[in-house]
Amino acid sequence: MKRNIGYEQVVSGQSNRGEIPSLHEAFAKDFPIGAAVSPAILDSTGSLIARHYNSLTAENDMKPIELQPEENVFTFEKADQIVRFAKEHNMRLRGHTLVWHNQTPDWMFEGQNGEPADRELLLARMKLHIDTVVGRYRGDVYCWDVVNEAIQDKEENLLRQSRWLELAGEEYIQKAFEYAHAADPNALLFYNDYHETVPTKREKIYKLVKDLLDRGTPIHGIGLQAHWNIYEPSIEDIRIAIERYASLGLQLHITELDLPMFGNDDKRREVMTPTEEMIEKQAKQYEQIFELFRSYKDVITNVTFWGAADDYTWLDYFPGKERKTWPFLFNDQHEPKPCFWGVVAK
Ligand code: HAH
Repeated sequence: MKRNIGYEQVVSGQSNRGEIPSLHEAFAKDFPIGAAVSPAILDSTGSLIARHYNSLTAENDMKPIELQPEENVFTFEKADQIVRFAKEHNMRLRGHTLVWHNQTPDWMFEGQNGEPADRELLLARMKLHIDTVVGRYRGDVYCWDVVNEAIQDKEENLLRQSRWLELAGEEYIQKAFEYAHAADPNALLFYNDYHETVPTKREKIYKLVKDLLDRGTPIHGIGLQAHWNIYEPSIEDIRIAIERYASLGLQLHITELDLPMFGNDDKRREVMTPTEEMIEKQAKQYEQIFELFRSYKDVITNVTFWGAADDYTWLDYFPGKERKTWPFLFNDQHEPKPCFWGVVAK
């Protein structure tokens, strides 16, 4: 897309703001473009988000610990604010997440006297949580990350040694999908995970989801978190993962995309502004990734960033790695970066 300022605009002295294309409009024929948000981010960044994104995910506010901090005490205020913003601006809303080993309150896994909950109690609590949350947002949330990160990264086991697995057994995953489907038969249900392009993890995700499908579980898609960076994974590894998951006949959502300007083992903390090389690398990587996504638009049905602009990202606060990482298409001032132009210019 050319960045011409029309002659009339120049002579009439109008601002050239209108020349920046809307990100989601640039992908109108392909898939919705999402951002992970909180009510505070909607306050500080709402106008950017309303213009450039047409899908939202609550970064934290729909997680179990936020929605049910104590047993039977549900706190929906922040989640509701995000739902309202999405409705007001005609955006889709992804639900994240119902069953996870993190950001889940301890009481969920404990009996009356702090002893481990038994299977029946834990599954009853899971069902109540899912019924209440999915039921409340029925018609507003169009898809749910039902189970998040249930797979073990290390070689030995398929499933992560979580309290869900330990106390409820491996069936907890299928149960979660069944409860969610009963609570909203129209919602699309996803299994969501990270390191999804790494071959060993990729094959585990494939196997888990295939087993669920073989058992008749109501699952409709796989969420690829896509916490990548400007150096890896390779476009080819991403393509192989997309092909592999798509072969299950499911739709794919890119659920948590970010491309920080550091490789995995780059220990530098002193880089205060991105170098030219980092900026160019990021632009090239984003351009190729979106070209790939677009070529798979029949199976990739949502692409969501885990944030909206570089002034706030969870990555900058990652324990032990605190530093600016500039992972998005918009800079600290909410202006388009070179990677933005590469992505919309097709
Ligand atoms: C994701 N985990 C979670 O799905 C999301 O809910 C959270 O806000 C951020 C990232 C990715 C992850 C992690 O949290 C820790 C280690 C590896 C990967």
